[in-house]
Amino acid sequence: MYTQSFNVPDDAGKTVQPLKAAEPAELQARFDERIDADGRIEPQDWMPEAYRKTLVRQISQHAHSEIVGMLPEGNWISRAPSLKRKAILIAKVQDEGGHGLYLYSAAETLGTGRDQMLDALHTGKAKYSSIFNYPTLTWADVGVIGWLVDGAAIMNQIPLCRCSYGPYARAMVRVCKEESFHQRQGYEALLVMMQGTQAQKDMVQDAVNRWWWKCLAMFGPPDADSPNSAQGMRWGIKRISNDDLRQKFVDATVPQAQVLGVTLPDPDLKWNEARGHYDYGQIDWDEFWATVNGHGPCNHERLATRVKAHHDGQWVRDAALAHARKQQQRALKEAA
Ligand code: FAQ
Repeated sequence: MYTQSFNVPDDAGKTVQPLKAAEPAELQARFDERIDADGRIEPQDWMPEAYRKTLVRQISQHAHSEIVGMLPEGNWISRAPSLKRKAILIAKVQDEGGHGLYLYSAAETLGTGRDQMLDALHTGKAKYSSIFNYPTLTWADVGVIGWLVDGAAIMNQIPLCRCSYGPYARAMVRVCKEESFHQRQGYEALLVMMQGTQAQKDMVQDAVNRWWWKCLAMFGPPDADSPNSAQGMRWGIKRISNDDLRQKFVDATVPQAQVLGVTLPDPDLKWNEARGHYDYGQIDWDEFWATVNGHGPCNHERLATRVKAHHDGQWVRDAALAHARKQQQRALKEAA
């Protein structure tokens, strides 16, 4: 079974000693040394409380994003245009649920319980990605989420496969493989629509127009306004800054848009020969912060759906616990 809880050395055969049993200053020095050497920190290792807290914050927000991210596309499972598209969409949405589970497991290795994390989500205390607070109005939105939202997610998550915290980095390897299938299925669905009727092409363009800027904002505030970036980079949690990832995403996506035959809705988007990158226009950060702070178009609906799903699933958790208890009692009886 897939688990986050094992210590896996970076190099097979090379023994990495757990960071423990020393004076605080010595522990801090050894931790810093391992981070500087680009080594991995594992659950049993000593780590500064601020490092632990930052990881719980980022990993749990990431987990929340995955399970809330199931909702906008989940709305389309019953309306997918063919059996093939429906099967793909069901698989994708299930994958997002799985990503949430790996990530909650990774966060649990830091000593925070899943109930605690879910409670923070359900009471509106925890953040999740801004992108999932926008509506999915047409079938083209499902394709665009795959192409652009998963595309942005992969760009952000590939560097996280090298995160200094072992369980998070290992979870990301599998997540990224699955995200890459998600991105491709979205792009392929759009390619098919772009070879269809004018109404289908218009639907794709309209979806691109609505999602483009929101996807750019997904990478987080500009580096200068990102309070967590400097320390996150110092600790090897983040490897590439918000702005650099955003730029990489723009550069990778423009040629894909050309192949697809859609226009990205930014009059300032143009190749800058001197920089060797595309320039792009201003992101509406006021809108981003309003959404992050609970005032986006679907925040209320998403949270209410999530809370209801959690309550509706209570009997499953109760039944699983009752079954586990019964099995344990049987095992004890047999052992006696
Ligand atoms: N939305 O100082 P920074 C997906 C918050 S998964 C909401 O730059 P940091 C898969 C940030 O938390 C998508 N809040 O913070 C999928 C912080 O608040 P805090 C999720 C945001 O942590 C696809 C504050 O602003 N991916 O899409 C956002 O250094 C399709 C200041 O920001 C991850 O979570 C935002 N967009 O960098 C599923 C990846 N951006 O906590 C279904 C892992 C920033 O101080 C369908 N996370 N904030 O109160 C990360 O890489 C980082 O946490 C960042 C933010 C880059 C998101």
